Amino acid sequence: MNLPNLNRRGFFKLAGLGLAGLAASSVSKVAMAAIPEIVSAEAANTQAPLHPNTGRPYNPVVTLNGWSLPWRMNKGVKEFHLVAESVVREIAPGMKANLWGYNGQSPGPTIEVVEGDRVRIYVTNRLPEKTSVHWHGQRLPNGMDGVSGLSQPPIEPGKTFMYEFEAKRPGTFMYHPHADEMLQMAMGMMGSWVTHPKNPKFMPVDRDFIFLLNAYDIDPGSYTPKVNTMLDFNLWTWNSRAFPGIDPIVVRKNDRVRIRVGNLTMTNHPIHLHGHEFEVTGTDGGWVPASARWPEVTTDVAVGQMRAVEFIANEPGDWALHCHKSHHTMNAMGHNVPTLIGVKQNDLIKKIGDLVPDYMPMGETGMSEMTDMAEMMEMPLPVNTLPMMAGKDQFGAIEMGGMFTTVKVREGLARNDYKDPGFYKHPKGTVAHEVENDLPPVSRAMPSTKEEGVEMTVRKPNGHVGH
Ligand SMILES: [Cu+2]
Repeated sequence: MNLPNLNRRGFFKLAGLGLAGLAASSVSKVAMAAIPEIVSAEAANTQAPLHPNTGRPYNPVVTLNGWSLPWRMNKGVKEFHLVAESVVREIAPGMKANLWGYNGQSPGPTIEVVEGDRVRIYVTNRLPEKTSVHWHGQRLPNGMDGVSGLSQPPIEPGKTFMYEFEAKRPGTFMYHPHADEMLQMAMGMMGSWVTHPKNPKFMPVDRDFIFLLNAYDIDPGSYTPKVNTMLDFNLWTWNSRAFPGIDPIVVRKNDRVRIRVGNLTMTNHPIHLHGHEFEVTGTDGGWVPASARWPEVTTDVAVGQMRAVEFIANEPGDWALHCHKSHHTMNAMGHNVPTLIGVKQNDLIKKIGDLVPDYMPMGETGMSEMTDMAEMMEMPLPVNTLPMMAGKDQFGAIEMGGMFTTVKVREGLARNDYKDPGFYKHPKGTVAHEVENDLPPVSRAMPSTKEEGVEMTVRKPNGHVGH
């Protein structure tokens, strides 16, 4: 096999540009080269869907904070080129991580093909150690399954391997290494794969989003994940982004929306949508028949699983979409602080702060006050560290991090418009609001401990108890 020539290779840098049309232009440039040229992306924002201009038609997906890999057609075979390499990924504004990934990013680009396509994927290893790629969930010849040592020799550093198979089953898939996989996945090596149905009218949706659940353990003030962590991760991410770095999922009112999620972390994630019910329409094994679906607002995605959920977005607004494990909507700082609710700290914080510059107390009334307190006490975060809870919206701090974003349902968007429409404008009288603080007495229908029988205890607003 020929190794690609490093000097002559075309190298596209896609900084926030749509990718449509790129497949065609790359074909004309290097039509007869032995290996397709490398297309690489640097931006971490969501790219426009890649509409196919060769091969069978399909409705492309939108990769959250990611992109889809262009291909070339070579005598009826769809050819892709993945490059395993070290990358710098912005996890959210204010924090970058040294990760491993594919084609400039972690996760790697989404690969989109059509049921029945003959697919050839070249994988070049630019890592300092051997790797392989496992095509998670696919029907393929055993020798194309990518398990280093079991079904193929490893791809040594500097080498390029070729995988080739027919995309037999439509659905949602993932790819990741099966060589030193604990380290390589802890470093961010993974990507999504969609095999579209041969019939584009099969289970059509208006908008189709995809992302992977992943997690990192990066100490505050550092840049590289600790790769031996098994459970105690401190950055819970979607496509290697943490809120407020995760883009909103923008949909048009009454759109049928599909969200595909794959889990390559070390724990399960109950994914919860506000304001709508959805149905699980796809699993690891394929599409769920309509008669076997039931409505939910939370679906648990276990380790190694893929789920596709669908709903009609008929309630305008900015609706939260998040993992329901509350630690997974927090960023790195503060997971190890003691609980001090109800403890009078007074000048203790200042004294400890003088001794331990990074000391971050948990508040007497809760954690919300932490950010304010840090500012007040002039306690800067370590460099390259996200605050534990962040994000501002029209009503103030959202106090979220990690696996959190919003589904923004708006009327009158153009068909292909995925731009953030900004804050939701609530109709008059539809926002929870403060009322006058003139509370009626609280009645307790509980027996008094001192007297027998049921007696009404009335607590007056001033806190005094009367009978
Ligand atoms: Cu979670």
